[in-house]
Amino acid sequence: MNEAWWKKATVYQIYPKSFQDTTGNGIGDIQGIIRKLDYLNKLSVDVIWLTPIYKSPQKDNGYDISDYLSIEPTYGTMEDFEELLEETHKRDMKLIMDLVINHTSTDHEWFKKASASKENEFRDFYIWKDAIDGAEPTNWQSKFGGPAWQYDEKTDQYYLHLFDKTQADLNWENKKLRNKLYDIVRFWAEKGIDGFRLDVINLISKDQSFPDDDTGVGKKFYTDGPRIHEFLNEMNQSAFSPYNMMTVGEMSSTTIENCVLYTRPERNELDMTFQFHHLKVDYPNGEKWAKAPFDFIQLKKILSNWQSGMHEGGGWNALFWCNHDQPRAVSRFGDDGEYHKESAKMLATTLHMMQGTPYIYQGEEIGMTNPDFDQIEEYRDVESLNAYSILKEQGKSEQEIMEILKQKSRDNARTPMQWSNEENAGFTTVTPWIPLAENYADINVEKTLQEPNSVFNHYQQLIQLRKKYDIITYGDYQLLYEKDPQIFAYTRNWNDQQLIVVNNFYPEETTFNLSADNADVLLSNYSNTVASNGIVTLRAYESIVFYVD
Ligand code: TEU
Repeated sequence: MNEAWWKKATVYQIYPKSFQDTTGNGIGDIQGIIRKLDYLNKLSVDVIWLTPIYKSPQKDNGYDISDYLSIEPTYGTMEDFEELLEETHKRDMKLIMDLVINHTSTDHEWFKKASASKENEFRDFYIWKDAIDGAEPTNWQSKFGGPAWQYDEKTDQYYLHLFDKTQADLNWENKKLRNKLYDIVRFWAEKGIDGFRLDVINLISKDQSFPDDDTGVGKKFYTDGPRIHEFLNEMNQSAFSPYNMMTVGEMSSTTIENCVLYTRPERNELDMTFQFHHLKVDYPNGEKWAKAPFDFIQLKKILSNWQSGMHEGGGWNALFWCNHDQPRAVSRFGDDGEYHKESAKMLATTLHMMQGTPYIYQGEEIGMTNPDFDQIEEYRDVESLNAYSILKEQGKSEQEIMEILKQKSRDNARTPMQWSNEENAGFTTVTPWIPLAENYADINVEKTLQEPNSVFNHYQQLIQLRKKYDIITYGDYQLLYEKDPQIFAYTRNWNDQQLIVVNNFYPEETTFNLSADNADVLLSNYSNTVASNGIVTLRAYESIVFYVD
């Protein structure tokens, strides 16, 4: 196995809670994933990424871990997990888990001991500070709204939580803590897993002077802290490299320069990184909780800058449109209506012909959409429910708030997987933990597998093209039509081969000037596309990959 096998691989992200219920409690489970492995094999993905399945009070759906070494009983047992791992490997797929080590649940034994007294040996596993002028130690804000400090009456100090107050930040300055975390990595590595996705990993190093944020938004000091590269290199050498693990870091608000440093192989930090700048082009003035169309020119510019910057720097991108925290891509950047299939395929081609390792979020391969929930009672996500309260306090009307949540809530991606047109989409036999999208009778796996030119089939082809054509893995990238208001076109060049990838992001017909006289159509989302040198008409959401050698 060459050391960078993941440069030709495609990863499938599973949100277990919403994937497949086999116990009749309305919540997905590990046996449900086992039941669907042949489906994933048919899609021909190489790696499965599971979001957290460790023991957790589920305040943040598992990103609040109370025991890293046991399985949340709702999902099953350790034996179920070991069976899943064995069955995954039997099908020549790999399995990576989600490592949440910036914070733990306040239900974790470490925190219970740490909060018992200032003298406890676990006290400085977390970040405690005295009040300043009777208030929070700094003006930092939680990403889920409100102050990032929670007062603990028992010990008369505040503890830091960059997310929910039930998610206490760990103190990575403490080497004893770091070694405990590396032991946890080795525990799962010994079980035979193939790697990790590391949750908000660029938040683990804090500026120890804990200054106030003078930019006014309270989040200036969060990312890429002073010792981040040191910590990642230490963790890599201590825990990842000995087991040849594939690692992908989730990076909040980071830079190309830092991601080159995080992923250059000789630095022994991480293999690849997720960044989110392209998923903030519908955040007016950087504000997530506002309804706005996406900025298409910005989208092209950001994705292109990351393609060129990481390629030239020797780094490696994790490519994605959606995950469990983001709205569904086809609803956000494509069309839920008349051109649903064409736009879902167009988005897939736009991303999968780029350099990096592509990630498919569960249901993306069949074009699942946002559910358009109308009532706050349908929402479950802690971030969205906090946002609802804050927007209410700001005086926004119920209707305005529901329109914002419809567009931006993380619950958009967390509705149950749509397996069939049976009741509850075949996900469960009882009421699911979160309502389904109502269109599951039309958009479901069973139906898509019977369609010759389905979205699923388009993803299968993209995955195979990545394996077959080195130009997709190694070619350089050049954006075309930079200012065009509806075409996202780029070339990939490698040796004397060229890909010309052309995507119409809108329903209006447009034209593209193909200047290559021996181009072949490698892939299209319309059945009757021909390569003709000169002016090419692009129909609604038409997407074409031309190959020239
Ligand atoms: O997400 C990091 C994060 O900041 C997300 O909350 C996301 O970027 C934001 O909601 C977009 O507005 C990771 C996990 O993916 C997320 O599910 C967790 O809630 C979070 O960390 C805390 O662990």
